[in-house]
Amino acid sequence: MTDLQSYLAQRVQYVDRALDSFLPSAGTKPVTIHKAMRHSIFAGGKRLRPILCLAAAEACGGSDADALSAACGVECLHTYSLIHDDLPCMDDDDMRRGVPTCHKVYGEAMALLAGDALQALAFELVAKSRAGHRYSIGDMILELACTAGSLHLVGGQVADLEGEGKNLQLDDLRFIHENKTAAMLTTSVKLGGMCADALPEELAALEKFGMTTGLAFQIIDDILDVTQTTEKLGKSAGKDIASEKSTYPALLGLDASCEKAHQLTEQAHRALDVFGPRGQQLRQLADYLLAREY
Ligand code: GRG
Repeated sequence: MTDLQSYLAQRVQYVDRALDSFLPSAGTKPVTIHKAMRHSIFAGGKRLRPILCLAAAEACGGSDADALSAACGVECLHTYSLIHDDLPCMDDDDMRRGVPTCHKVYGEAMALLAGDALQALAFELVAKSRAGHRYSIGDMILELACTAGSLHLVGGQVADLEGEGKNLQLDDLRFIHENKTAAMLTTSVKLGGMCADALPEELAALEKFGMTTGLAFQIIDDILDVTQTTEKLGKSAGKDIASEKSTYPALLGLDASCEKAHQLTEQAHRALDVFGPRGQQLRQLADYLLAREY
């Protein structure tokens, strides 16, 4: 195992243990909803957003413990978006994180509610974070709310749904990626920074880092959709072509898309200059997101 692999494995364990303590137990009444929430949360996600949140806190000189509740909050919001995205009325998918999707196991109504409950829990966990001197709990909740709403996550999803079957231009595609994907990565690192009392210039650097790695992440995701198998991805491969989605590989080709993802990752590295050696974990994570195979 490389150092990065063991770092990631240790972080996943740390986040999973905390999520286990934050989510109502599977035996809590009504048991079906709590089983459904746990089904999706513990299906084996990579935990990239909470890991980025913790690494951002450390880059700003804070401790991972201070950012743990917010880190779990972003994972809950992310998992809610995946559950809803997989519903028949959205992307209609049977597999996620290598297991049947929430609605396949618990039915559509319960999956919808599991997503709703995870979204509410996301806000609860951010509200339970530690406030420092520069940022109040209200600032952190506002940060998450802006990302979750119609101007970012939901808006990006709407543009994505409405773009199906159309020949989108690069600008339209960038809008979707920035809002559906990069906004969530950006909020993850910003919340980590806020929990660690980031200086204004550090928070601005985290925002730049989140947007650039977030865009690179989605480009790589689109590349993997055409180059990897369903088994490797843990979700249906080849969906973008099947649902006539415009993607970077479809518009630019695989090589130019790869080049674009590399350029964005270089920009992400430059954004971290302000942190000096403390930004090393975030640098390694940006490289990992670029090189990932699933
Ligand atoms: C509001 C009804 C309603 C729905 C929200 C916003 C939304 C629906 C869906 C967006 C979900 C989505 C598929 C975003 C794209 C980002 C992406 C590639 C997610 C996969 O992230 P990974 O690879 O997944 O980090 P794991 O499973 O490892 O966490």
